[in-house]
Amino acid sequence: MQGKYQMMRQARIVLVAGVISIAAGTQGEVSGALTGLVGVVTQGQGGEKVSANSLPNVLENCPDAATWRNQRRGELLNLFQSRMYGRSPGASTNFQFEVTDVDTNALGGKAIRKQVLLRMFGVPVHLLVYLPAHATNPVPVFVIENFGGNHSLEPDPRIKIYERWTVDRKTLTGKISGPDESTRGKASKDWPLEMILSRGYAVATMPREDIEPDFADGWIHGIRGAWLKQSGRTTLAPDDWGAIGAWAFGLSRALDYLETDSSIDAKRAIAIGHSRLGKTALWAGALDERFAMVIANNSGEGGAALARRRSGETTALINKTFPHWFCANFKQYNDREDKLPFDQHELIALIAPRPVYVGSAKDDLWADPLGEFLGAKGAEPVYLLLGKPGLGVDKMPAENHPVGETIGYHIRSGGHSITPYDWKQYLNFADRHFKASPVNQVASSPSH
Ligand code: GTR
Repeated sequence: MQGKYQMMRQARIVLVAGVISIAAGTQGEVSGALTGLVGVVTQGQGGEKVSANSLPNVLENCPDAATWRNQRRGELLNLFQSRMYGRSPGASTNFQFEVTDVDTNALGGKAIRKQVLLRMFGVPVHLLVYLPAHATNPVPVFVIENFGGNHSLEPDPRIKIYERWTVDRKTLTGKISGPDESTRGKASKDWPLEMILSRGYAVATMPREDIEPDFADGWIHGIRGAWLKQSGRTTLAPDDWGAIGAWAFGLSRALDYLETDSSIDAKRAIAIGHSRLGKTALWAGALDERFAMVIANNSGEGGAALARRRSGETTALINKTFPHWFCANFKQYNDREDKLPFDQHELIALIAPRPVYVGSAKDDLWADPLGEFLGAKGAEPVYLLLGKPGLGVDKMPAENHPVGETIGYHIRSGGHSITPYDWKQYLNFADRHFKASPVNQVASSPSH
C-alpha cells in the first residue's frame, strides 16, 4: 500500500503565524524556538499546497501547571473522547483473571513464562507474560498487544494456541480460523525477548483480536459488543469508543492484573505498540495515568503524526479503510482536518509529564515521519510547563540518531515495522528514566 506514496515529495512546513512557531524546509530541517506550535502550511501528496491551517495551541488559556492539571488537560481529553477515539467505560468492574500456566524454565532458563486468562465483560483475552528468570526485585514491564497471536512470538510449543479471528485484506471481512501450528514463532524477529529480559524488563502481551477482531463488524464479537449488551443497548452512540478505545482498555486491564503480580513493578509499566497498536498505546497512556511511560512505534495517522499535514494517510483514508477504529463523530473530519478542535501533538501532551517516545522509520511515508516528529515536538510546551525537559532539539535528527529527553524520538532507516533497533532505543530510554539494572542471566540448555 505504501508503494504509491513512495513518490510523494517530502512535505514542507513553513512558518505562517505566531509568536513562537515552527519553520521547516525538508525533512531534516526543522527549526525555530518552540514553546508553542502556532501555524503550519503543508505541502502534501504531489507537492501541491493542500492547506494553510493554524495548529491548535496546546496551551490555549493555560498559563501555568495548575491550570493544565485542573482544567486544560481535562478539556483536551474530553475533545479527543467526544470527537475521535470515543468514550470508553471506566475501570471495569466486570473484569476477572486467572493464571493458567507458569513455566519457570522458559527461553532456555532465561525466563519465567506465565499464561493468564483475562475476562473483560466476559470476553476471554489471553495474556502471555515473560519475566527475567533471575531478577531479585520486581521488574518494569512492557505492556503491548500483538498482531499474530501469542504463539507467533516464539516457537515454544507450550505457548497455547487458539482459533483466532483473521481479516481478509481485500474484502476487510473477518473469519475465525486455526489454530494454525505453522504460524508458531512467525513474528519472532519483532520480539527480541532475550534482549529485553536480559536488560531487566518483563513483557506482557495479548492478541488485539481477542479484545476486538479488527474489521468493521468485529466489535460485535469483542468487548464493545459484550459491554453494549450488558448496558442493555443495541447500537453504539456517535461518541462511544471505537476499536482503538477497546484495545487501549485492554492494555489497562492487563495492567490491573500486573498490579497483582509481585514479580512486576507496576509503577514502571510501559504502554507500547506498533502502528495501529502504537495509536492504541498513546490513547491508553492518555487515559490511564498508571502507565509510567508510553512508546509509539510508527504510529502515523491517528497516532503521533499531525493530521493537518495530510501527508501519507489522511483522516478520510483511515476512516474509509478502518471505519471501526475511531468513534462515528470522527468521520465528520474527513477532508476537513483543519476543523478538528485539536491535533495529535495534544494527544502526546496528555501523557506529560511522563516520558513518551515516538519512533519513526525513514521509508514509512504512509505514517508521515516528519508529522510524527512535529507531533512529538508540539507536545514540548506542556512538558516545559510541568518542569520537564521535552524533546530538547528543534531539528529532525539524522537517520538512526535517537534524540530527546522526556520526549524521545528517532527515525530509523527502513520501513514500517518494529525492529530490534527500535527495541534497543526504547530500552535505553526506559533505562534512563527508570534506572533499571540489567539482570544477570544464567545460561542453561534450551527448554524446547
Ligand atoms: C495501515 C494503516 C495505518 C497503520 C498500519 C498498521 O494499513 O493505514 O494507519 O496503522 O496499517 O497498523 O500496520
